[in-house]
Amino acid sequence: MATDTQGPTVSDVIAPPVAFFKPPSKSLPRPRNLDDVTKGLRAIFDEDNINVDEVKEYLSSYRAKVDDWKESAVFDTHRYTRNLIDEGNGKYNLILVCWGEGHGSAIHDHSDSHCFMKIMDGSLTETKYSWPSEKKKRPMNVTDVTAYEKDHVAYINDSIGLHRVENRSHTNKAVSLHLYSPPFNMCQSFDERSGHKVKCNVTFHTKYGEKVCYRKQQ
Ligand code: 2CO
Ligand code: FE2
Repeated sequence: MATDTQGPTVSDVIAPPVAFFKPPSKSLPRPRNLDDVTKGLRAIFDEDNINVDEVKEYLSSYRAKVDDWKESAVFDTHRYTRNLIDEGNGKYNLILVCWGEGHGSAIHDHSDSHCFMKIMDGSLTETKYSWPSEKKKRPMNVTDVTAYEKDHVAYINDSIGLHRVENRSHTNKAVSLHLYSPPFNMCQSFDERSGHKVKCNVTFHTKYGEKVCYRKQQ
């Protein structure tokens, strides 16, 4: 069936600085803490070519512990926060996302980047959507709803579709570790009822533990 809902394509091979395809796997020891994860990811991304499954497996092999992330986790009462913990030599951003009770994201894309999300604590629900029609206003189409528990690693890119991520718990916070490669500072968010999209800035609540202050440009 012909469709006008085609989104952009994220190919297996992405332009520099990082190309994703299927090289032989490099085996790294199981990370014992978040420091190990940060170093292991640097080693994986040191290569010219990155294997999506290898990154997923590496993040899955790590058992998250509260002591690993509690120093970097900064929550806000009103919305989820992004806390930058590593810039991956310019190849990716590694971000600890802190979700208060009931917090959720807008429906959004990932600016042609690869997005890995590991649950560090609590549970998060991902609702996936197909790209909306550029021509007609109509409710967006849900393709999948999955709840992820601690240590699960999810992956999405713009070829797979769009998503919304929510902490549906009203009693527990949630924490997740996100890797975006290449890093991006703008994405698009979508209105569920019409598919209408707007550009949005991807800002940080903290960088390396320091609160970030964004001033309005004059
Ligand atoms: N991409 C969202 C954000 O940075 C979080 S959902 O997982 O990708 O706001
Ligand atoms: Fe996302």
